[in-house]
Amino acid sequence: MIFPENFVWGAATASYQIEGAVKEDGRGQSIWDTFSHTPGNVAGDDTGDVACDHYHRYRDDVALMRELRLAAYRFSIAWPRVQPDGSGPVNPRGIAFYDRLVDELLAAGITPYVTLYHWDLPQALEERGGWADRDTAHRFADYAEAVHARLADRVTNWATLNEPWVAAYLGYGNGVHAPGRRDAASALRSAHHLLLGHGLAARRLRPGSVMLVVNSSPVLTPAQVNDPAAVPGEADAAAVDRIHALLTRQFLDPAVYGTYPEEVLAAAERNGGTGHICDGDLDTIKAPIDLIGVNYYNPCVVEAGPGLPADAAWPGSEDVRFATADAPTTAMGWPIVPDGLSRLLVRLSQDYPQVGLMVTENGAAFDDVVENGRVHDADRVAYLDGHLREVWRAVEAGADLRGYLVWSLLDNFEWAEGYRRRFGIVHVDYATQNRTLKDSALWYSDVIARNGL
Ligand code: PNW
Repeated sequence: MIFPENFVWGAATASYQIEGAVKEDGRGQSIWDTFSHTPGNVAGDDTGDVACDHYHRYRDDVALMRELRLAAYRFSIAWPRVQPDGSGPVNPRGIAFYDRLVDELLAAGITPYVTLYHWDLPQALEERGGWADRDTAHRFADYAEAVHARLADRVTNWATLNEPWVAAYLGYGNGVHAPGRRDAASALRSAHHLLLGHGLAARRLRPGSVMLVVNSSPVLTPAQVNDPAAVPGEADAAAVDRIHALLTRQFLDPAVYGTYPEEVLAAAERNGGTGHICDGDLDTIKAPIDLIGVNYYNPCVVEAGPGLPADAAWPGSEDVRFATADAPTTAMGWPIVPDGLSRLLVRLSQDYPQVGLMVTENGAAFDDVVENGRVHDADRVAYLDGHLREVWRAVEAGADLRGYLVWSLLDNFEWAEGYRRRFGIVHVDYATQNRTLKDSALWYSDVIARNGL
């Protein structure tokens, strides 16, 4: 299985998950500092205070990337390093870190993919309403423009938002992520304002290539997990369509077509109304983009659940049961369904044919142990191998797929799960900050060298 010429191979991380150095060089506080320092929110009450200490070790980490032959590295910029309170002049010492990182990457022959928002909202903006407040979208666009002005001479690949579904519905809906709010109306408003921020920012990132990164999954009935040909009954099919609209179409239909699915408008009608969707917003959100970034971990499995209330993370999901897949799971408890990725990519390429695709995250957490300086993570190698075969199948089926980025380069702060869940292809010993290449890293490096499996 040989991939197309120019297929981009790389790995991804995010600022709060790896950087540490949360008080250095004038960085302001983010909602994740506040949230992780509030006991009970994160497993083990872990915080990102030190994380992988990447802020001080980025040179060594770039050297590792080079050793692994990565062609691309996707990282995110911490907004509160650039604008400590979320608006106003750029903090020169904050942006300087990304200046150094970009230079280091380019010197190593690695193409930077910069994500502007991977969830570390400045706390000062949360105190003014956060993403539930419309003004945050404008603050985000100003921030994006300021970063672009500083880095666009060397960075051409930009992502506006990482996973707006997670930011809105885990942050403001079920409260599992920062800022830990639990209110369906605020979550729906946040989703819209994130999209508005995306559309405003996308227009200010030219010249450059612009992408929106979504967490997407094929939505399947339990029977469809193991039998793609299974035909669901009418009630199950309706549940599938509604959850697909809430998860994926809610973000990609406005961004690509300037329309909201009726299921999203109906969810808003039942939860605070649609008054926050102003005239012209959908035209703004429909800013030209070059790529859709797809983060895939597992399918979403649902069936009809008459009489069930909506899940807190899914306003509008009344009468739907979230089911479990008959499949092995990772340490996160997430089902391993590799062909979910090809089914998803083929569907997205059909629904949004005018936009290219890139797998911007895919990977798995397992309970890795270091033995004699090695990490034999055969389960992760099998996960990645299985999913890459499906990526190849999707390319064969005609999906316009430009690249694949592993989540993650390093073990890191896995949000509400803290450090106990390890997604890295490089092991991090948090006591010493020692990095150890796992077997999966060596395997991935071979895949890159061969441009295939
Ligand atoms: C993504 N969920 O997060 C993120 O982009 C990464 O920062 C993260 O480390 C990675 O996936 C692994 O979790 C998600 O509960 C977190 O549905 C939670 C969910 C989805 C994605």
